[in-house]
Amino acid sequence: MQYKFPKNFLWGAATAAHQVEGWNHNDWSEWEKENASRLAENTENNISSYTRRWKLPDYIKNSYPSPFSPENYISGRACDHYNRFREDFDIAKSLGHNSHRFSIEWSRIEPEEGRWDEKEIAHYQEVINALRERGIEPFVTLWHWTLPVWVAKQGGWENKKTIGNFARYAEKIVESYPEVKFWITLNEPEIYTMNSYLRGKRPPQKKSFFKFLKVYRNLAEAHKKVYIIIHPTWVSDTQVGIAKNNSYFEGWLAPILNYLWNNWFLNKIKNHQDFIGLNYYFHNRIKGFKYNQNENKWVSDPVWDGNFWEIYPEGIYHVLKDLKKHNKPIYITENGVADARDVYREKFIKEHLRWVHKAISEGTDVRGYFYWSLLDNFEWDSGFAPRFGLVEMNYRTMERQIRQSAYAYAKIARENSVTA
Ligand code: IFM
Repeated sequence: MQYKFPKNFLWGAATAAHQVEGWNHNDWSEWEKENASRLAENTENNISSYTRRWKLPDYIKNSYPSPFSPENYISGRACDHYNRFREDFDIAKSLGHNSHRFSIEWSRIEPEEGRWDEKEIAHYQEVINALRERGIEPFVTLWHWTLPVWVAKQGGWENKKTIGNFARYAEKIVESYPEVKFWITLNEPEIYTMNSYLRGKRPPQKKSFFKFLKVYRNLAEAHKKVYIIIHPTWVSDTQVGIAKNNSYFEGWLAPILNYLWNNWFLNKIKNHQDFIGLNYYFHNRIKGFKYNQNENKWVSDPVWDGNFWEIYPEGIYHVLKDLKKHNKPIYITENGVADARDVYREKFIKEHLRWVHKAISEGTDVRGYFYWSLLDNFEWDSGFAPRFGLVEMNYRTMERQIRQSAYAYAKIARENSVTA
């Protein structure tokens, strides 16, 4: 069956500054130095329990950097995308992408409070130009989880002052690149807040429900402030949104979780967004008082890559249908799988797109799809082990190798249709 997508549909991939650029200095790079050994040890311990259940595949044992070594958890030069962005965009172009999502690193632009680094502003201008020259539409994220060290020292998003500082940085950026049409203010505010303030797993590793709520609200305020700055001062067709990670919930708690996790933030900013960015990865079936009672039917062996996430393509359809009530265009700003062997990726993409198509055919206004990610990259506290890329990274040589699934996705992009 062939599923045709609407005219002018955007096809691309996404990245984030800290995960690909290399040599960033921010709250994460500081945290990595202090936590790399602990993370390596934890992996060693967890893996032994995994291996009791599943035979540890050789590709993990032999991967570089090893998930059991501290260097895996230091972003370091990452993919050196800061220097190789042109090469990477050549690849994206050769794969038929007509759009690309990336983020600007606040700590490069404003390394000290109130001091703009003009060299870095010029750098991102080159990045934007490089995309435009290749006929690729930029979607620019202003904040993808990392903070300048000086902001973190002032309390990060717990401190209301950060809202003003972020707005000033955003104004500087938006003013610098008036040709950008699509701005994403924040990436996954709910995942950030949960991991950093509720579970206490990621910087600044706090565990407080009160702080969690405070940060979540401050992020919503920050978004609204930036929206007001961008509108109506700048070019009238500028579009502003966030990238929201929504899950498909099932079971008796689904309505409550759907409201709290999927819609609370969107309702809070409802008069301050032109589009909704959806990052879809998760399905969560609740049985009794147990979460994640998912059947994992889609794959029979674990797609290891360090996460054991269930693959549930149908979920994207339900999440999209739910978002329809907000009456905004939707861009799928992330959807992807960590699959080093590239066994599942092609089918993963096709199946998700089939469900996206169904949502569109039933009236949901979806206008683009960004696969996560263009390249394998630094997956936060899991380090380099999970391989999400359409393009495989050799972290020893920095060589890029296009995966077979990337060609399958290229065909979809070029034909503006999926055969599944
Ligand atoms: O790598 C992350 C990204 O930074 C945010 N969304 C989910 C991706 C995969 O975990």
